[in-house]
Amino acid sequence: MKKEYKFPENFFWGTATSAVQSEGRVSGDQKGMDIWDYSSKEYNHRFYHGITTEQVSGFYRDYREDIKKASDISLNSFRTSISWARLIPNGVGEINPEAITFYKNVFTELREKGLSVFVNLYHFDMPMALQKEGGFENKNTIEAYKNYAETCFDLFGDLVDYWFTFNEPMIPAEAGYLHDRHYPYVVDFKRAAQVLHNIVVSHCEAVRVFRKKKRNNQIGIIMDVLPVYPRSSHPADMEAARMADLFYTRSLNEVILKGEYPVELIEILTEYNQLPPQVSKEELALIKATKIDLLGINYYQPRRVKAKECLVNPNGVFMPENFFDPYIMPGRRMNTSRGIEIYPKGIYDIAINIKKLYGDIPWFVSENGIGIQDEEAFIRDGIVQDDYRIEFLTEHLQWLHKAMKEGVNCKGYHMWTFVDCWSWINTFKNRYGFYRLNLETGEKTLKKSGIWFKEVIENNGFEV
Ligand code: BGP
Repeated sequence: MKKEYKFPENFFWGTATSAVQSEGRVSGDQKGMDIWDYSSKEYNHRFYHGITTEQVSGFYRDYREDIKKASDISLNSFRTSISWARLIPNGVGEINPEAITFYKNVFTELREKGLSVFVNLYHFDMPMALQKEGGFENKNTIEAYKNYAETCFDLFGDLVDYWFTFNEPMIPAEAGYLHDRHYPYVVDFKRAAQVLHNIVVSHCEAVRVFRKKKRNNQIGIIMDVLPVYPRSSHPADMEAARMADLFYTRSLNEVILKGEYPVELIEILTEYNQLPPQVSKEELALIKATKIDLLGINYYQPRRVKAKECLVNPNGVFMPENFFDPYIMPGRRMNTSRGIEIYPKGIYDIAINIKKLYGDIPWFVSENGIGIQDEEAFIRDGIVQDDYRIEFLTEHLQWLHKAMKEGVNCKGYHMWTFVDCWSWINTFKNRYGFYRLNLETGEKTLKKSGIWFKEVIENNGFEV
C-alpha cells in the first residue's frame, strides 16, 4: 500500500544557487574580480577541465528565461546570492550601476512570478581587491562587509523576503586556510580560526545593521552540517566522534545559535596554542547579543569517524584531524561521482538535533542534492532520465517528513540546484540541476526530476 507524505501549507519548495556559480560575465558588466575569477585563471590546473568562472550557466544573460523556467516547475521560492565584487567592484567604495539594475530586475522578476526571494550576501566570493589586503584575516574586512550588507539592505530591501549573511561560513576558513582547497590555499589552523572568528563577527555586524533598519523581512545564515557517527560504541571511537563534532559543528553552531564558543574548544586551542590572536571583549558581547530569524541547513553527507590509529606527529601541523580518523564504513552507499556517502537518515538526525540543542528555531533545508558525472549518458528522448535524483530526493524528504511529524520546526526544502552550475574545483564535472545545461549550446532543458518536483510541489507532497 502506498503511503502519503504531505507537507504543511506555505512550505517553501525551491532551489538554491549562487552568483559566482551561475551568473557568468558579459562585456560591459563592470564586475570587479573575486577570488574565483582570479584563482580559476591563475591556478587553472586546480579546476576540472580548466573551466573558469566566465563560462558558467549564463544567469546574468538569461535570468528572465531562467526565472520563467523556475516558475514553469512551480517553485515558490528561489535562493541566489549577490556578488559583492559585482556590486562593489573594489569591495569598498564605488557601486556598479549595472549590478544594481541587474539585481533589481532579478528580484522583481522573481516576485512577479510569485516566488519568494531568498538572498545570500556571501557565498565564498571575496572581492580580489580585499583579498589582497588579507580578506577575512584582516579586521578591516569586517567593516567593508558590514557596509556592503547595508548597501544591499538599502538597495534591495523592498524586493527581498529573506536575507542570509553567509553560506557555509566554515568553508572559507576551512577550505581556504586549512585544507588547501580554495584560494588563498593556506594551511594554518590559527589563521583559519581567525578567519572564522572574523566571519562570525561580520555576520553579527550585518544582523545589527539589519535590525536598525526595522524592516519586516527576516535575516539568517546558512550552515553546512555533517552529522557525525562513530565507528562503534567503544569509548575511543565515541571520543573521536565528539571531537569531530566539537571542531566542525559545535564550534560554529554554538557561537551562532547560542552566542558562545564551546568552552572545551577554547581550552583545547589554548593548550595547543592555536587560539586566534584577535578576539575582543566587544566582539564576544556582540556575538552573544546576536539572534537570527531563520536558519538554513545544507546537507549532503555524514561524517563517519573512528579513533586515531597512529600517533600524531608532535611537530606536525595542528589539525582537527589530530583527534580522529575518517572511517570508511564497509557497504556504505556512495555517490561515486562526488566520492561522498549517501545517507538520507542524516537529515532526520540533524533536524532532531536542532530541536534538542538549539531550541525551536525556525529552519529549512537550504541545500540538498546529488551531483552526477556524465549525465548525458542518461538522456533518452531528449530528457535526462535521472531516476537516481528522484530516489535521492524522495528518501531525504521521507526522513524530513518523519522529523516534522515529531515536531521539528522545518519551513521548507531547497534543492541544489536549479540549472546545472559551475562548482568550486569540480566546475561542470558533476551535474546537480533540475535543468540540464548543454555546455556547447547554452541550452537548458528540464530533466525527469524537474517534472517530478513540479508534481511534488503542486501536491504539497508525494506518495510512495
Ligand atoms: C555546497 C555549496 C554549493 C555547492 C554544493 C555542491 O557546499 O554551498 O555552492 O557547490 O555544495 O557541492 P560541489 O559543488 O562541491 O559538488
